Amino acid sequence: MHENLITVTRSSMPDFEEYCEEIRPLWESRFLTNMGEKHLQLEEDLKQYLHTPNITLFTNGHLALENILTAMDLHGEIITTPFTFASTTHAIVRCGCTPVFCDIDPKDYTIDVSKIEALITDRTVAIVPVHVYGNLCDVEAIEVLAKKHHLKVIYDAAHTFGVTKNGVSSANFGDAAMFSFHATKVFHTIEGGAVSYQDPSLRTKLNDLKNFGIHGPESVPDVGGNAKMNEFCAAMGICNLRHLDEEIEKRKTVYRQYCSRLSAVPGIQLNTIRPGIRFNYAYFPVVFDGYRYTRDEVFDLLAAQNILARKYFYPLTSAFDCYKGRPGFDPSATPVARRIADHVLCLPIYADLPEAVVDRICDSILR
Ligand code: T4K
Repeated sequence: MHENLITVTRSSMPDFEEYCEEIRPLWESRFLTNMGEKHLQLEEDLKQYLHTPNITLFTNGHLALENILTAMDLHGEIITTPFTFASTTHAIVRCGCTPVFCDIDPKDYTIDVSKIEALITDRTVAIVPVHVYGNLCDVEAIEVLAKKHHLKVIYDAAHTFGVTKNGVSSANFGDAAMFSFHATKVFHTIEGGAVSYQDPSLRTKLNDLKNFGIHGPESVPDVGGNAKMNEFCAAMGICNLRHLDEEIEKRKTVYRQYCSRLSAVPGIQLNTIRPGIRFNYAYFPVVFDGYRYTRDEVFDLLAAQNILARKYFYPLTSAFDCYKGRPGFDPSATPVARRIADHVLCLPIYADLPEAVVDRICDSILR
């Protein structure tokens, strides 16, 4: 990779020695996966950090989502948004359910709750809203709707690790929440993910499902797959969690620098952090709509200087080739999501992104 390349994010790493110390016992135990000591410790550490009673780890966020949908035995229509990573929509489809696409809020890019009720039919079984870029959905309004219509709510919380609203962790909204611990995330385990959930009886089912459906040596009650987090990934998570608050503080500095340079510029819309939110500064999305450069021009302008911003989330999942011709997969049915997808660019953000680089990025955009 080009040594001067600035990418949209850069994995945080613990000190090499700290990680070595963490994995040293594995050379003794030779117990490398299948819910070993590190796995169990990380689950406990996460319960404490997220103030949540039930956490199950997975190989990645995507399989965490597929497995919680399977564990809840959902069959039918699931209301969700197309302004998300491929994973959310694919998980719903791969579990045999039908995604029904709701439009998004033009300011925080999460599901527009005023449009949910019109999409509910007698086949609707759940809502899978996405907390986009670290912004939480309108969790209170979603809870009211879900209760009224007896629907399960499973949040795609891939972007909201550590985010709280009025002190309540994003792990505690809805029936369940999925987190991604991919290397590109604020908190990571190299590859990894988890679900938090309210009903403790799901724990056994989730543990079985991620281990081929095997419950005991002679008992296989479920058709499961293999989605277990290994000990080396869990050890990385244990180390990274120790430094997470510091990481988030450093990201906050970068975030604020961008805001001070780019806010109040006509044609540039920045993310709004709502009151009461403890944010994690996961992404820095900018909507270029009516600005003197289009989103694609800004992308090219930065790329010419080896700065690789990303068009998360373009195209909408409802526009993917693999879904072409399927009923209900129509980007024009969600005009706000389509507009945002066409105009948004996520600028580089990570803990040790130098101040001078942020200035260079802003200078290029503003010149
Ligand atoms: N739901 C939502 C809303 C999500 O955003 C995601 C994942 C999921 C569900 C599924 O969770 P996981 O199953 O992934 O746990 C990246 C990530 O791979 C993906 O996890 C993430 N969302 C998505 C938003 O971003 P790409 O295709 O952009 O990754 P890539 O390889 O182009 O990496 C982007 C940049 O990150 C690189 O230019 C450099 C940097 N990087 C990358 C890697 C792989 C690092 O610094 N270290 C690394 O190890 O999808």
